[in-house]
Amino acid sequence: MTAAEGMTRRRFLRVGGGFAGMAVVGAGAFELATRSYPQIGVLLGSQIPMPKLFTRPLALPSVLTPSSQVGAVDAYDVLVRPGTQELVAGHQTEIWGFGGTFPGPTIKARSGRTTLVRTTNQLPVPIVAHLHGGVTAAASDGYPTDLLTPLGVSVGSSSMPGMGGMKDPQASVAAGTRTYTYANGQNAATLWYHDHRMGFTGPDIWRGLAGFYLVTDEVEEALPLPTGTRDVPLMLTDRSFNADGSFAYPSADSTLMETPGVTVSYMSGVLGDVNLVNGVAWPYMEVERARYRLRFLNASNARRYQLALSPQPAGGGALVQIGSDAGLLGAPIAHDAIEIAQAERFDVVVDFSRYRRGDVVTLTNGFGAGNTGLVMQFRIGGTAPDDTSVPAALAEYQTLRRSDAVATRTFDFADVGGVWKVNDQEFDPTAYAATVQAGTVEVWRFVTDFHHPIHLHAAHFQVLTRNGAAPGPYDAGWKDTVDVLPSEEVEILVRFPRLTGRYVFHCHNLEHEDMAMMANFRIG
Ligand SMILES: [Cu+2]
Repeated sequence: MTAAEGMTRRRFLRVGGGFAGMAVVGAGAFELATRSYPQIGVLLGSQIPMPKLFTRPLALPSVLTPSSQVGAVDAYDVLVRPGTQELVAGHQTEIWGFGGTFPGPTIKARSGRTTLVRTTNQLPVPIVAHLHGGVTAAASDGYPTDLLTPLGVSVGSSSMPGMGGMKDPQASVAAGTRTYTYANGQNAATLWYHDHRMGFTGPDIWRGLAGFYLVTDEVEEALPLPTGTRDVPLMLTDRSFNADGSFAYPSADSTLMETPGVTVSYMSGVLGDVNLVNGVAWPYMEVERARYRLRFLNASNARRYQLALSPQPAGGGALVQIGSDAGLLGAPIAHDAIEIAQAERFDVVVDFSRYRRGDVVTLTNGFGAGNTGLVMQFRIGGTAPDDTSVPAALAEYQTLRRSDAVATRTFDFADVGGVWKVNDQEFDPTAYAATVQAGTVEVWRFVTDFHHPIHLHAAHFQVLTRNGAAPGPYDAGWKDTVDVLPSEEVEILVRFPRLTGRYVFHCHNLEHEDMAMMANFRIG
C-alpha cells in the first residue's frame, strides 16, 4: 500500500466515523478523538455508588524478597493466584494477582545481576508474563503464545484453549510453572511486568495482573535523588465495577478462553469510571515538605492522563521529569503537566516544600471528566530534613541521529474493516513485519488513524520527529512506548539489542492489542 492510499483510507475513516474513534467526554456524550481531546475508548459505567474521594490512604505494593541470592543471580518465586481486595471502600473485589495482589509485588533488580522469577500459575486460565521495557532473551520475553497453563492442566497441542484459537507452531507452552530469566543488562529504569496472553491481555490486566520492576545501577545510586519512603511507585489504572463489587469488563467471551477481545461497542477501548492508584480508589498520601520521587506508570487499558498538580506551586514546573520509560534523562525537564499514554512511565521529582503545611494538593487528569479527572491527593505536612536535589546533569545520554540508521520502515496502525491492523495485517505469529540486525539502529515510522500508543519489545528507542517536526514535550529520553495521536506520523530511532529471535511490537491500547493490532519482528 502506498502512503497516498493510506492517507485516503484514513480520511475516509475519519469522515465515515464509526464506533472505533468515539471518545466519551461525559455521560452519554461522544466525540471523535482529536489532538485537543486525545482520549479514545468507551466509558463502562459502574453499578456501585461512587465512593467518597480521598478518604483512604495510598497503599504501596510490597517489595518481593528473593528466595535465594547466589553469586550474581537473584531468584524469586511468585504464585499467580486469585485474591480479594478492598479496591473501593466497602466492596470486596476478586482480583487476579502476581503474588495474589493488585498491584503485584515490586521486584527490585540491579543492572548486571540476573533475576530469575519462578512463576507458578494457580489461576483458572493460562497466563504469559512479560517484563515491559526489559531487554530480555526471546525465550523469557513473554511471547503472547508462550503460555503458562494453570497448575494441574496438561499441555496439549500448539493451538490450545486460552489463546483465542491462534495457531503457533513455535509456541513454547509450559505447564504450571515457568522460570523467566531477566539479564538486567540495562540502565536504571522503572519497568513493569504484566500479563501478555494472546487475545486476553486486556481482561487479564484489568483483573490485576501487573506490577513494578525497578532496575537500579551505580549511576542512579550516585545521584542525590529522593530514596526510601520518598521514592514512590504510582500505578494508575481505571476500572469499573458490578453491583456486587466484582470487576466489570465487556469481554466477548466471559470464560476468557475462546473468543478474544471485547464486545464490538467497546472495540475502541474500555474506560473505567473509577480511578485507582496502586489498587486504591482515589487515595490520599501524607507527605512532608520535602522532595519526593514519583514514578508514574499508566497501567490502564485505554485511558490516557494529562497529569498536573492543583494548585500549582508558585512559579509552576512542579513535575520535574528525571526519567522516561527506559531510563534516566540526560538532564531534568520541568513540566506543568505530563501527558502519559498506556504503558508509559514518567519518573518525576516533586518538591512539596514549595507548598505550605496544611495545603491539600490534588493530582488531576486533564483528559478525564468529573471524577475521572481526579486521581489522588497529597496532604502537605511539616518541614523535614531533606538533603536531596535534582542535579542539572543526570545520566550520560547518547542522542541517536538519523545518520545512525541502516534502514527505514513504515508501519501503518489502522482500523481496516472493523479490525485493528498493522500494515493491513492482523497479527499472525508466523509472519514477520521486519527482520533486523542485532546492534543496529533503524528509523521506524508509525502512521495512525486514531490514537495508538505503540510499544516495541526488547528494543529501546528515541523519538526523532512528530509530523515532520521536532519531538513533543513528553518524548524525551530512551523509550519503549511512543504515544501516537490520531492521524499522526511519528519517526523513532530504534537501537536493536544484541539478542536474537522473535519479538512483537503492538498497540498498547489493550483492546486494540487483543483484537490483532500486533506484529512480529525478528532480530538476527
Ligand atoms: Cu491502538
